[in-house]
Order: sequence, then structure tokens, then C-alpha cells
Amino acid sequence: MTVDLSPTMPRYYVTTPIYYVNDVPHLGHAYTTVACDALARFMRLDGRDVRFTTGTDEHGQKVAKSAAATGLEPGAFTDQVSERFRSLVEAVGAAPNDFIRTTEDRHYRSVQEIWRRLVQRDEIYTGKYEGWYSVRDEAYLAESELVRQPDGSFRAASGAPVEWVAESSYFFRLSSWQEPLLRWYAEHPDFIGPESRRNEVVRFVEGGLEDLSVSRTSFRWGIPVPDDPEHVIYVWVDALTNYLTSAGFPDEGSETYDRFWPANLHVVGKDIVRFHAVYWPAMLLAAGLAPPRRVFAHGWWTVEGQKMSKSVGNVVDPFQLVQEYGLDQVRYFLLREVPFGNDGDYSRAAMIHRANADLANDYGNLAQRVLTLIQRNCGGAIPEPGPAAAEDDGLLQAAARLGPELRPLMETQQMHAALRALWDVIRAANAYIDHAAPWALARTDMGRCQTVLSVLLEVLRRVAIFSQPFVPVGAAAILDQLAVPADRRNFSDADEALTPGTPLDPPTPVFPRLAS
Ligand code: ME8
Repeated sequence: MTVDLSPTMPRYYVTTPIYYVNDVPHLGHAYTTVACDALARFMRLDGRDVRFTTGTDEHGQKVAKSAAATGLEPGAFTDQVSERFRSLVEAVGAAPNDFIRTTEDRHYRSVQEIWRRLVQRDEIYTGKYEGWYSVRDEAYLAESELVRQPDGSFRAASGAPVEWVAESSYFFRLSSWQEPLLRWYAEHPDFIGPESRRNEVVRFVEGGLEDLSVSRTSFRWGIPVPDDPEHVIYVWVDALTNYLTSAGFPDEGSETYDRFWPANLHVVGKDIVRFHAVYWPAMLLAAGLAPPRRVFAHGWWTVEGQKMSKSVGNVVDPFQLVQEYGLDQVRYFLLREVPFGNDGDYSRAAMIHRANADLANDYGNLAQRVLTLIQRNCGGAIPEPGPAAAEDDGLLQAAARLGPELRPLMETQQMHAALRALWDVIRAANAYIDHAAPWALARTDMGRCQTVLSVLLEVLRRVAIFSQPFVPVGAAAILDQLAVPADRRNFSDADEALTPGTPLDPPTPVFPRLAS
């Protein structure tokens, strides 16, 4: 794909889906949030004007049902569960600019405004919906999409039960957007990633689109249709609009809206691609608003080879995970274990292996070895380097290429590849230290020993700067130990070498080994 790295486009608006509050957060939610946070942190450190948002999807039949099951009013119930999602953000070390709840006033205003615009443009008409609905997916389904069960009943392809619905409803003229959407995909080849999802979406739209029911009358938990409060707006129309609300819609003249809409990137799971890559751009185009630049759908996590489900009892609690293995360890595992876009499997063994092999052995040991040698051989201060040998230059240059290498990878959401590039340098530094053996040089050639250690400090500094988006806690600890000031850790500071003579504190290990 073409990558726009032009300095005239410095802003970057990235979103997670807003999560349903029917249940507490699990590993899947943590995954999307961590991925978006790594992207947002990367772009911030790279000098972009970043807006990163997440939040909770609180209306609709599914949430209303869950509330009823607890005996709480929907409002009290959603307050409670939404708070758990807010805590998740913190637990995984994410730093969004906004946490949006669909029950907020600003969002009512925004959703009702987009509705009015669709009405004004004759994109909405009244009718009656008669067909299948999956409450778990909050989706209308055509008969052809259902899967017959051994007992003769039907289910959605996701495995969710379906029910027959017959109620009066407003419809959005989605069918008339088939051709414009196909044109949009053709003219914006980067609109959907990865490629496999793009093909899937194009095939779906080529197959024809039916008008979409966009209101419900059989329950009340939602945003009322303007001037027709018997209807609540379909929860997906409500939820998708969060991305606009958070950017300041409907105040289109506002600074935030001008700066951030259209969004650069909606990151979603592959389960909700259709909503984001078909319904959402169609709605926006129909309302006279710009679609987002890109929708990227990541894959699905299973747990020890099995689908994560409450009935199996294998739902992974991200709070517990962070507590047990550490924040950096969980983030690193999620981002490194599978190429972003592919499915992955979580297992305790894989988690521990990643944390120990890559973080403790490769990265943590490198830092600890280098900093200990500085204490032992350089009087605890950054040494003055002598003339560089060829092998020094090779390593220094590999580290100096990190910025240009990582940028296009992060622009295309290839976090796993960015981490691989970082670890190539870490491993090269470990090979270099083994080969150069500065501990032996300390006895034979102090000048060369100082040069080798100074090269290693520089490489460590660059690696620490570029690893901040992924392992923020450990990276900050290493930068502290290198005495890099907190305000000199942006990518634009990466060329600023350490100052010889600066005293360094004795090191403390950064990525502990986990017991298996
Ligand atoms: O769909 N593996 O909310 P939701 C990977 N409210 N990611 C997973 C996952 C798994 N096993 N399980 C969940 C909704 N996710 C709507 C979204 S947006 C306008 C409205 C992640 O609570 C993944 O990102 O069901 C998925 O898309 C999202 O959680 C679904 O969260």
C-alpha cells in the first residue's frame, strides 16, 4: 500500500471498537486496546497530533437483557460495567485521549443529528422488518446466512441464537449504496486491511445489499428517533457514530472536528468488519460526511486451542493476566505472538516463553550486562568512545535505521514486524557483546573496552526509545537508567547521543524471568 508520511499530515485519529457492557472485559478487548495504544504511542513519539479513543457501547437489546438479569436498571448496570472497561484501559497501560460512553448527552446529540441528516437526504423511510435477528451479534440476518443445527433450529454463523422479529421499523436505503461503495473501495485500495478482509467485503457488497432496518420498537433501551420516540435507533447506528461524537460532531466548525475527522484508522476484530467497512461508510456518504481512511480487522484469539467462552469456563481475565505476568509482558506477548490480522492462540506456556526468551533473556539481559559493565569498568559513568571499528558501525547503523524501518510498518499496522525489527537489533547487540567481550578488553585494552561499551549504550538507548510504544514500563526504566531526560525520549531525539561523563546509577533488572 502507499504510505502517506508527509509532514503536512501530522494528525492521527485511531479508535478501538466501543465494547458492549453486557459482560466484563476479557483478553480480546485487552488485545484491541493494546494494539491501538501501541499505534497511538508510536505516532505521538513520532511527533504526530494524535487522538486515540475507546469506550463502551451501552444501548440495545443485548445490554438491556443483561441488565434485567442482574435486576438493575439499565443505567445503573451500564455505569457499573463501563467502569470495568475504564479500569481495563489503565490495567493494560493504555493512554487514550477520550473514553466515550454511548449513554452520554454529547452522543445523543450526535446520533440524533446524523439521523436527521439521513432523513433530510431521503435516505430513511418507514416500513416493517420481518426476519431474523441475533441479539448476541445485534445483527439482522438473511435466511441464507443462517446455519441449520442438528436439531433443525437456526443459528447465526457466529454460533449465536437467532429470533424471528416482526416490528415496524425505519429503513436506511443501503441498497442504493452498493455501486458507490464498490467505487469507494476501488478508489481507496487501503480502505480495508488486511487484503483478505478487503476481498471478503468486496465480494459481500458485489453480492448485493438490502436496505437496513435502523430502528427497533420492541424495547426502549436506546436513543429515541427524533420526533418518533416509539422507535429507538438501531444499536449499530448508535455505536458507529461514537467515532464522530468523540471527534466533536455535530460541531463541525469545532477545532477538534476539523483536526480529526475523518479518522485515520478504525481497528476492529474480524467479527465486526461488515459494520465498519460496509454500513458505516455507506451511512457517512449518505449523510454527506467523509468515511474514515482505513478499517483494519485483526484476528481472533483462542485459549489453549479452544474458543473463549463462558460456558467452557476458559475466559481469560486481562486484569489477572497483567497481575500475574506484568503489563509489558502481556502487551509484548499480544503484539508479538501473531502477525496483526491473523488469529492467535493464548496459552500460559506461550506467554511465559515469550516473556522469558525475548524480554528477560534478549532485552533485559542486554541492558543488565551493559550497565553492569559500565559500573565495573567505567567508574559508573558514560565512557568516552575511541575510533569506531567496522563492526561498531554495522551495529550503530542498524540501530539508527530503526526509525525509518518502523515507520512504514506501524503505518500499516504491522506491529509484529516492528517488534521483529527491534529484536533483530537487540540480538545483534547481544552477538556483538559476546564477540567483542568488553570484560576481557577491560584487562587488555581499556580504550577499546570503552568504545565497545559506548556503542552498546547508544544501541540500547535507541532500542529503548523505539520500544516505548510496546513495553512502556520497561523502556522507561531503561531510559531512566541511561539518564535520558524524560522530555528527550521522542523519536526526534533519537539522534542525540549520550553525554560522556554522565554518571549512571547501578542497574536494576528490568524484565524479570517468569517462573514456569
Ligand atoms: O462488537 N479475539 O463489542 P464487543 C480478539 N459493541 N479480539 C476479540 C475477541 C477475541 N476472542 N473477542 C472480542 C462489539 N474481541 C460492539 C462494537 S464498535 C462501533 C461497536 C475484540 O464487546 C475485537 O476487537 O463484542 C472485537 O471486534 C471486539 O472485541 C468486540 O467487542
